[in-house]
Amino acid sequence: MKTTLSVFLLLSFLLSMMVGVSSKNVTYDGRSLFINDRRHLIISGSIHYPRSTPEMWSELVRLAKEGGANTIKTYVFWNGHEIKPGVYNFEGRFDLVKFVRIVQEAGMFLILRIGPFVAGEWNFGGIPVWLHFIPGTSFRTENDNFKYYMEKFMTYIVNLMKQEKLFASQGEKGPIIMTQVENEFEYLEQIYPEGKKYVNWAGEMAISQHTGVPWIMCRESDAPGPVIGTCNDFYCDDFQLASDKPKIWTENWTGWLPTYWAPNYHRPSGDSAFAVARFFQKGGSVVNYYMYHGGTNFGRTGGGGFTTSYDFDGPIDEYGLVRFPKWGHLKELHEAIKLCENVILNTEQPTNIAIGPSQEGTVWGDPSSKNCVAFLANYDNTNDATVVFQNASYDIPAWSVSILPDCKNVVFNTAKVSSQSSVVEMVPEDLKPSPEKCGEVQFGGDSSSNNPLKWEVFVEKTGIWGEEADLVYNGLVDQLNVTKDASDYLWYTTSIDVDANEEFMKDGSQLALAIQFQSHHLHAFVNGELLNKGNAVGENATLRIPIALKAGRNEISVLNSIVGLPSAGAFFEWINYGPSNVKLEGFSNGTAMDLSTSNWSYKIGMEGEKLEIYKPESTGNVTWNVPSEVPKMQPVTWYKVIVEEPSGDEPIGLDMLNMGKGSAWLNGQQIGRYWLQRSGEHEQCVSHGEEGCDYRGYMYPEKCRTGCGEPTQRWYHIPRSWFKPCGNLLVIFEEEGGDPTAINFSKRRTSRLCASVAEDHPPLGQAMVHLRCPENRSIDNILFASFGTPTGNCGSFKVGDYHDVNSLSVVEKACLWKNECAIQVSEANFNKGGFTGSTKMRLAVEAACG
Ligand SMILES: *C1O[C@H](CO)[C@@H](O)[C@H](O)[C@H]1NC(C)=O
Ligand SMILES: *[C@@H]1O[C@H](CO)[C@@H](O)[C@H](O)[C@H]1NC(C)=O
Ligand SMILES: *[C@@H]1O[C@H](CO)[C@@H](O)[C@H](O)[C@H]1NC(C)=O
Ligand SMILES: *[C@@H]1O[C@H](CO)[C@@H](O)[C@H](O)[C@H]1NC(C)=O
Ligand SMILES: *[C@@H]1O[C@H](CO)[C@@H](O)[C@H](O)[C@H]1NC(C)=O
Ligand SMILES: *[C@@H]1O[C@H](CO)[C@@H](O)[C@H](O)[C@H]1NC(C)=O
Ligand SMILES: *[C@@H]1O[C@H](CO)[C@@H](O)[C@H](O)[C@H]1NC(C)=O
Ligand SMILES: *[C@@H]1O[C@H](CO)[C@@H](O)[C@H](O)[C@H]1NC(C)=O
Ligand SMILES: *[C@@H]1O[C@H](CO)[C@@H](O)[C@H](O)[C@H]1NC(C)=O
Ligand SMILES: *[C@@H]1O[C@H](CO)[C@@H](O)[C@H](O)[C@H]1NC(C)=O
Repeated sequence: MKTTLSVFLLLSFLLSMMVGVSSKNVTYDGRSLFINDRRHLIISGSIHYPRSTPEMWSELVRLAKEGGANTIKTYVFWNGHEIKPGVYNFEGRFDLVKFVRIVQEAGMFLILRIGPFVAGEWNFGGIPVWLHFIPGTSFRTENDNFKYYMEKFMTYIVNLMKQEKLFASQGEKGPIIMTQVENEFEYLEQIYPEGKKYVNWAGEMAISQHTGVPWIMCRESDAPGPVIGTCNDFYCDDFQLASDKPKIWTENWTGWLPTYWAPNYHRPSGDSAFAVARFFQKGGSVVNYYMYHGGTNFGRTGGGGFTTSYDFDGPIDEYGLVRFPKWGHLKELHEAIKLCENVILNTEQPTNIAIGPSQEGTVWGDPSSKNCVAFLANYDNTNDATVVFQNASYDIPAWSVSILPDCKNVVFNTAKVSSQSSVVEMVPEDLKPSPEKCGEVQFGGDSSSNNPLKWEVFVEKTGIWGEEADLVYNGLVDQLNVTKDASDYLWYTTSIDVDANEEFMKDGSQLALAIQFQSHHLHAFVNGELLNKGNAVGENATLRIPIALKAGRNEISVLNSIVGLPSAGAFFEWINYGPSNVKLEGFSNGTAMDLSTSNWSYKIGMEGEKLEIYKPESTGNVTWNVPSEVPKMQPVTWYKVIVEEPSGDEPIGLDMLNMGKGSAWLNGQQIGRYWLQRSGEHEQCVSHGEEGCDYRGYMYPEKCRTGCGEPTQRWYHIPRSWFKPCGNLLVIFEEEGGDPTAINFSKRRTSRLCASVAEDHPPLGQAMVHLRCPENRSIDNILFASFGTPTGNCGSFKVGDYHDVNSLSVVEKACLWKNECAIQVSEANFNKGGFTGSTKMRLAVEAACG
């Protein structure tokens, strides 16, 4: 897309003349949005197009729709689109128009968060690094350069959308119903000089784009003019706005920001559903799940310290598989809310009724007719409650909402999860050698025999490679200022001459290199040997590394790597990286030698990066060795191998458990950074994110984490579409040392399903266990089935005091060899034995998918 701006302006002018009478602007009042003159409740899910592949988009959008969402929300990623000033990219994962069209074809709405600052745990918050290096630029404030480029980009995107007729105001089929300018700025307004002035400018600039749909600013309670301020949080039920603007929850967090330093975050389904139901109960009209599908930070797109996985515990997992029970439970919530939508939206003022000290009922419509909806909430975080509402009695579990679309019958309770849960495994498969071209014979032998993999190796020179340094300077410089983000890496090299007669060479002094540095990771080498490694995150960490010097010249090289630039925070673009102070310590006379002002030579990145040896067409730009034994634990080393596509059609994760830190590519596509960093062993973790965590009580990020002491990311998603049938080039760059022979492809596979449903599960008389294997697979074993009082969780179910002995045969009859099955949990199918009265029976099932 290299059409010039003026052509767009002309086109959009012509278009605005041609827009037919059928087009209607999207408007709003204090209650909701109006789309085509009709009020709508919006249930939206965030899916960021560059975090998956175009081949995955249709299925992700389809699953979101099937899960009950009517809207998709995405940011627009400026630094992915405007790669140099005025040079635009809309290819591949950045094909924004294609993504919006897929949403349109699914019959859904779209909320476009143009930003252009997006945070989003994305490199530099989405702002191009080149803009930082235009002299005199400061981001997100009253700064002429910033405002100029921001307006230019926003106008470009708005005009592109107009040209493609994608705004709802341009005809009935345009999917875009809202657009966003800026993002979470309010807390910076006081910090940034003239912050308020800048925000007002941003609002006016946005309005002047005349999109015919409302603009929003999230986390901006006093958004200027008609721009709507919105809420981002775990809960937004108490969020209040000016009465003429609707209550919008732009980021309903389904999980939390995944970093290389913390265990994996989860949010239980029961709490997610509770928060959303409470939001609608208290007058909300637009909710968005952040994220519905989190996806992957491919390449170098992740922001500072965030893992390559951006899974976010969303209803669809990173690999594109539905996550049960979250997806299923929220789908049931959305169905219940839809039953209520008309009455809720057409009631002037709902009635709040006191039904208990920590309970609250809300009624819309006319209680004496069928046009009546009630939400009954129990926000006590420990105690279940029994409440009386219109002369009927209702049991409401702690921290839950019951939904009554007719003011009588409960169709859904947020705490009662009947959806199946699924056990998903990463099933390893060895890498298989492959000929470079399909049909060729590998190694002159038979390709089906057990040929060893042919690993090839290229070892980087430590320090200055190539003809000369990129920069020579007496002192230490800031890494970003030198690399301009062309690479994660910068070599810092200096030398020390040592006389054999020096005191410390004789008295056995243990010298140490003391390095003070900032973000994120550092290795030091002396005379080509790796000394040690260390981390620093956002602060001045000091590493003390023992070092032995030899007589003569000693070359000291420090390799600093940035694991993504920061994505948010005040003045984030001015953060410094790399060593700020280097000393040689440990002399017996007690002094230290300051190397900070020595003569340092700098080299940007790795030679292999510069020569693009990860690409099929340029992998021959260096000479690779074919060692008889693959070297292990060797720093700054490239490995390559030609492999077959893994069997089956499951999504693939690259298992890097025995590697250290670096980056991986398949067929020239960068899978992303990898880092087998472990989280703290003694942090707070639960055994299992969903069942192992109490859904009750306020959510906070540390509440339901898993994997303490384990690598924060072990598997790295490789989209299936990146594979060829054979001759796949897998290239790994390892910084500190690992064992590439232990790498394998793991297939992400739903192996088992579980469900546990009580006979009184709402709606009454319709309690069902519903099991569904992934497409084209069937239930081939019932591992557990008990109608009665079973105990335990998925994987550990046990028969309780009462167990109907026919449970297994009933479930087998209904489910074996089927892709999906449903069994009613009632006396129609099962026997209650001698149990009478108030004891509620349940059916627990665990099944295997073949
Ligand atoms: C987000 O949605 C969950 C349900 O997934 C809900 O519990 C929570 O309160 C919501 N929070 C926000 C800020 O939207
Ligand atoms: C829709 O909005 C545009 C831009 O704000 C405005 O020019 C136009 O008059 C509006 N059209 C209708 C039908 O309200
Ligand atoms: C509840 O019961 C009272 C007393 O019997 C009766 O007057 C009232 O109409 C009933 N309300 C409903 C909604 O049934
Ligand atoms: C980069 O370094 C030069 C030289 O020290 C300095 O003048 C310039 O301001 C720096 N630029 C940025 C964006 O930090
Ligand atoms: C880190 O330490 C250096 C040297 O003492 C100092 O110049 C710099 O301002 C410090 N940076 C931060 C973020 O504290
Ligand atoms: C301390 O010893 C080091 C190493 O031998 C030497 O370079 C330095 O000059 C000495 N400093 C003083 C104050 O003697
Ligand atoms: C710094 O080192 C470089 C490379 O070794 C050398 O060419 C240059 O002359 C040195 N500069 C100073 C000021 O010592
Ligand atoms: C790598 O090799 C290719 C093919 O020989 C050549 O066209 C290209 O210029 C080389 N790339 C670099 C960066 O040297
Ligand atoms: C896959 O890789 C992991 C980690 O290196 C290793 O533990 C496992 O044994 C491998 N499995 C297979 C089948 O190669
Ligand atoms: C299921 O099987 C059909 C027919 O063989 C095939 O077209 C489809 O791609 C399969 N789906 C999956 C997910 O494998």
